[in-house]
Amino acid sequence: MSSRPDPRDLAGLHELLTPEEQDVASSVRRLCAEHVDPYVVDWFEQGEIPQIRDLAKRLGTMGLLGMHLSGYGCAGMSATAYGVACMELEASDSGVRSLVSVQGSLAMYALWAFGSEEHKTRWLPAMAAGEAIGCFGLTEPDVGSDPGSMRTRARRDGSDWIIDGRKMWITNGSVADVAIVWARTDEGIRGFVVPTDTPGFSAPVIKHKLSLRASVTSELVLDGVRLPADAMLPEAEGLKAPLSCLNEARYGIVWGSMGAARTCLHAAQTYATQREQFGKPIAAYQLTQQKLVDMTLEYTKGVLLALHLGRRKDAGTLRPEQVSMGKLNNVREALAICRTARSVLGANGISLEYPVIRHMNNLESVLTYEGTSEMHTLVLGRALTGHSAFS
Ligand code: TGC
Ligand code: FAD
Repeated sequence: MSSRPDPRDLAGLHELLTPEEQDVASSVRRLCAEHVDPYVVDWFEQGEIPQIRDLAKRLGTMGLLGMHLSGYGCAGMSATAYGVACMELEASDSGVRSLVSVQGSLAMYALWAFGSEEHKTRWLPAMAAGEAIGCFGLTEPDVGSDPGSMRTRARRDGSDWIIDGRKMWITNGSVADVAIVWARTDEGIRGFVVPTDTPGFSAPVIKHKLSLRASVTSELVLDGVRLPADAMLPEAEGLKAPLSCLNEARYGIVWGSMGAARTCLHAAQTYATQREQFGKPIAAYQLTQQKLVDMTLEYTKGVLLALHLGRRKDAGTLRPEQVSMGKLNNVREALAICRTARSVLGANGISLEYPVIRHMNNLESVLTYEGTSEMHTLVLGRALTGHSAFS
């Protein structure tokens, strides 16, 4: 045993991963080091990813799109391996993890779990390869935390469907080839597979974001979008269907948020040992050490929770309330870690020359999307007490 423990992994978390999971981590880290990290600050500053289709194909070539799904060109890896990949992607930027989450855990998962055989063969292989991009439209301008109140409507016209409505804050919307759109029908809430070149569909980009800038976020406008009868996902009935998709993406965030936290923690560690004030590195002052220790404790606990949930998901025993526990805790703590790291960097903490403010701003979106921290608190409150406090 060496005399000094690894200051980047005091708890030895790395050793808890299987060799296959460690390989996934290092391959994704290499991909990000070559194809994301050198460019992500420019993407964030410009508020766009100019080569998003190339990036999607690279992610597809590595098997990261729909990675935990089986068949139809998907990699069929474990849920834990998928989580590890999300952590490495988000260590680079939450926007890149979002691209992968929405593609694999929301759009592809909806097709995989609820689609017809024709839906699956038409879309999944192309989406797994990154040749087709998907988006997932649940939120609306007036309906966010309470999707059961959605207004987007699909009505029958002969055997066709006609959809009218608006979706808001949709990741990948303007670059998508296919949109999974959730709408109210006479038979309750149903999901629809909408090719984005269908007349009446448009997806204007949402501008002026100060968070998740290396990600495309859009409105979806559906004005009399006519679709054939078989556009409906046959197995998705009621709100339970889109909420099941959210479990998949929320699980990825449990891991991903810890990647963002790790990058900020390491940036603070490095900075604190190099920056001198009052004749000593700031790392030599007790107040700075307290910050680094608290960040390390929360990071370590967050990764252990992610790993525990990953093993449960692989065993088929993961419950939605447990996903809420992970999403609430890990995003909240990741944000606290990034804010503390920002203070360690002083004025440099607000500059894009360092990764901290970018991650911190990104995590404000992550705290809100996939269920706000308040919604996950209420899910856990209901599980603890048996009383629903949503309304
Ligand atoms: P409620 O009555 O509780 O449930 C309705 C039905 O759904 C079932 N259910 C779930 N099923 C699977 N997984 C879950 N997590 C589930 N939660 C509930 C439930 O058992 C029931 O089934 P059944 O058979 O009895 O009908 O529904 P509610 O209307 O009271 O809502 C509950 C609440 C508030 C928790 C839910 O609406 C919610 O989660 N709201 C938050 C909305 C949200 O998370 N939106 C996310 C949009 S997508 C997104 O943000 C993508 S960001 C992507 C990125 O860029 O990474
Ligand atoms: P609201 O629901 O209006 O909530 C506002 C505030 O009120 C929140 O703090 C909330 O917690 C609180 N609140 C609401 N109800 C209660 C209550 N009962 N008790 C206590 N507090 C309450 N959606 C998609 O469908 N697809 C996507 O791809 C997607 N991508 C996104 C990307 C980004 C960058 C962002 C920021 C959002 C994205 N979303 C997406 C939307 C996201 O899921 C919603 O923003 C989120 O569900 C919250 O909805 P809202 O913004 O309408 O907030």
